[in-house]
Amino acid sequence: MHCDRIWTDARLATMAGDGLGIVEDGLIAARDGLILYAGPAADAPAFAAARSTRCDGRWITPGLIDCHTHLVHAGDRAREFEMRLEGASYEDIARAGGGILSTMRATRAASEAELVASALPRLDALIAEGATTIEVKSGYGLDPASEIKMLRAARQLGRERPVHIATSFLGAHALPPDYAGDADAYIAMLCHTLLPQVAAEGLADAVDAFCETIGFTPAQTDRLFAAAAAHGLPVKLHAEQLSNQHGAALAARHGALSADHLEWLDDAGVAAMAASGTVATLLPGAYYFMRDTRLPPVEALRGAAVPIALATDCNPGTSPLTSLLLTMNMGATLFRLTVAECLAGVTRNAARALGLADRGTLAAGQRCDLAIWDVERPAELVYRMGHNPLHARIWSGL
Ligand code: DI6
Ligand code: FE
Repeated sequence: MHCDRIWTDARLATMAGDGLGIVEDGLIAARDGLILYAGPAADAPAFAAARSTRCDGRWITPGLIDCHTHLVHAGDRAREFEMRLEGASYEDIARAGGGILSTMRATRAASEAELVASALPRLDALIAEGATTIEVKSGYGLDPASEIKMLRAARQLGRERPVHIATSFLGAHALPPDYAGDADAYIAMLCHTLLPQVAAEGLADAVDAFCETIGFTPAQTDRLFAAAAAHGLPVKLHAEQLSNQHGAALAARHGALSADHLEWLDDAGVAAMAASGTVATLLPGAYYFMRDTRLPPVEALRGAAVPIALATDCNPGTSPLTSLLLTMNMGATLFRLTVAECLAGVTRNAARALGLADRGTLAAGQRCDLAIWDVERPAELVYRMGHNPLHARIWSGL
């Protein structure tokens, strides 16, 4: 059978099914950017490939997927980090006009090209660890022109590097000073002016919001999600990060792809997510960096068979993290996820959190996005800290 490339003498963690989907003597064949075969070499048809690569027993996983990032933003918040070390809280800093709003000011002042340039090193760090699909949110512009500039910069990143960028419109991230005291008017502007424009230009693949005491109320989130549905856009939500707003249940009612953070998620929220098939995206980098002590309800999520994804939440305020390997280590160390859960969290379940059914496992018909690792066993990908064993990365079969 003709194909473009084959990889032989590989061990596969296909991530198909429930666990790691291990194949000891594996072979992958690709044609036209898609996997033609992934499985035991002994069962493979005879392939005639233009290019054949021996993997010498290395492990192959699906290319990694970071399903929650704020990769595009200007400036940093190292000064606020210092202030928190001196005793200020995240909410104190936010109420004093710092926090998200300080990044908003820097992002408004930056050009689209500057946003792209400042995001590239973060993108390259993720790519260097085998990431092949990365979600990027807006949410630091908070006015029409700046939100659109952020989304265009995010789309541009996908043209600068061999990587798929999925975008989320997070206009409802924080209330901009322009609308101080009138969050309802801001949400109305998003629903009636900005979201229609974003949708018309095809700039967003999903709509996200920050449902929180320092963000937007469930009623405001509900209105935004109704507008998203009117434009045919799926939704996801920052929910239950700092308090229980019952945001996950609200998201589930809207058939959300994912609800993210979830430290304050209650049993009703877990049940609602299970019923709607909403992915629980856990963000251990933010938990770690904010020195949270309240753990997301992992046991309840497991018990209800809610799919769990893991992501960096890369952002300048609460998770300046650009490593999915370290994210997996934190998922295991802080949240007690198993190795199989951590790997599913950055492959199969991360794909589902983005509504992308064509990736996240090694199986015929999936995109040929691969990460090839110099490790003896998959657990090493979760176990080590600050070590990158990536041997090669394949995006779209190339
Ligand atoms: N939750 C977070 O952790 C980030 N956004 C959000 O809604 C924080 C964003 C920031 O502080 O800049
Ligand atoms: Fe976030």
